[in-house]
Amino acid sequence: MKRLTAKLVFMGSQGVGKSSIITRYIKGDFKKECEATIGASFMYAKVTLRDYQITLKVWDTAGQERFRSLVPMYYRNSDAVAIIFDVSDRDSFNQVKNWINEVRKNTDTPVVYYVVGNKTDLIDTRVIMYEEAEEFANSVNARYWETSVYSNTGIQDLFTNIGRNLIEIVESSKPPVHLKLEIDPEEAPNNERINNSKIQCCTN
Ligand SMILES: Nc1nc2c(ncn2[C@@H]2O[C@H](COP(=O)(O)OP(=O)(O)O)[C@@H](O)[C@H]2O)c(=O)[nH]1
Ligand SMILES: [Mg+2]
Repeated sequence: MKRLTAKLVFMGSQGVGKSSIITRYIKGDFKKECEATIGASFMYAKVTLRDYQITLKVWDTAGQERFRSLVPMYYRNSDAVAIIFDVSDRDSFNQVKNWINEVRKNTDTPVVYYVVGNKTDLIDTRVIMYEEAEEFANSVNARYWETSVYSNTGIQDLFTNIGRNLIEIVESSKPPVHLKLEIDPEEAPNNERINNSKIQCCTN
């Protein structure tokens, strides 16, 4: 078994479902009353693929403006970023470009960019359709993915797909020199969170 550890950062406007997606993947549960994430926290997500055990250190950033100045601390040295928007909220979609520009301006380590349209269960109020989002993602060299935490679609596949991409990159004949992927012999510690004050989102 090869072990691969990578840093994955979730970004996007407040309320688009970042914490819910991460919690759904890691804990398999989901509660509708989520507290706003304060600052940022991280959890470990495991993906087993081929002969790889991938440990994604997943950073969940807060979307609030007042924490925006802190976000670079989280995406620096990231291997992959997932920028989430709500398919029923055009403003959150417009923000995606700002997040991508900001990351590209401040660091060149992430090599895998995902744009994720969440809340696809909101069929009646959906305003961003697949084609528009995919076209936009292509235009900024990102992959497009759709998820719904409520109907539990696309979430397992999102993490598996990110893992598959990271394997491809680490196995490529010329992995980018700045890529911080390592074959890691140690087991990741149990899930942990920092900045513990008010971030028990979806856990109790
Ligand atoms: N309809 C719908 N609501 C969702 C979905 N994912 C999250 N939510 C709701 O959106 C709100 C914000 O979710 P949260 O995970 O806190 O967003 P964050 O601020 O991006 O971390 C919560 O009320 C969630 O219940 C989804 O797939 N569909
Ligand atoms: Mg949150």
